Amino acid sequence: MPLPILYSFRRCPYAIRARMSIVREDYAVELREVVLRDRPDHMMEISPKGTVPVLLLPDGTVIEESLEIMQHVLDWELSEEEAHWVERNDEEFKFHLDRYKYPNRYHDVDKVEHRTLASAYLIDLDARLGEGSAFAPQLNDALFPFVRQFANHDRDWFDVQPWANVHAWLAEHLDSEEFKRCMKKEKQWLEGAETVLFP
Ligand SMILES: N[C@@H](CCC(=O)N[C@@H](CS)C(=O)NCC(=O)O)C(=O)O
Repeated sequence: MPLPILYSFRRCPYAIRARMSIVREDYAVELREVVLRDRPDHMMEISPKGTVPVLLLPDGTVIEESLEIMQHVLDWELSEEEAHWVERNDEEFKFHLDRYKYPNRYHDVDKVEHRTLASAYLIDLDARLGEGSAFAPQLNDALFPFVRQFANHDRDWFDVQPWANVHAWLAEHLDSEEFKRCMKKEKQWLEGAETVLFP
């Protein structure tokens, strides 16, 4: 039986969340590292929308949304609270994060304004992380890659914000063995290349 194939891009937060679920579950896949400006023909055939990650199952099923890959790998049904945080992350936070990080890609965008709007989510996340019950690992994995992207854009600014819970939470995930496995560097996959097994 062939393995599922994961088209992935190392730094992409959506791909990171999918790979984190694969690492946690030790779900064996063939990993194909994609360069976005040179997407493989096979990936475009099975998923013409052209985004990563994409998981191709041995029965031919294609899963082309990162959250659905996590749900498949982990057999994860989101609670109401989990759905709320993922939605805020994927819609509100990512919207402002993109405009903060890449203002030139948009028309008439003020990056500082979008940093402030993205921070509204982080302030709420900080408060939630300070409450008693911790998030489940899969929810952390669905969220932290995006906060990592935000933090890395201006680390000095991020580090002086009064978000102690977010800082500790992000540091814990970035220091984890799972994250290290998830971020192993691979060469661009090209047709005919040797199979790369993951995790
Ligand atoms: N909703 C998708 C978004 C994936 C996505 O936008 N990935 C980015 C890389 S971080 C991408 O493939 N961008 C290429 C493009 O949009 O053309 C998911 O959750 O998988």
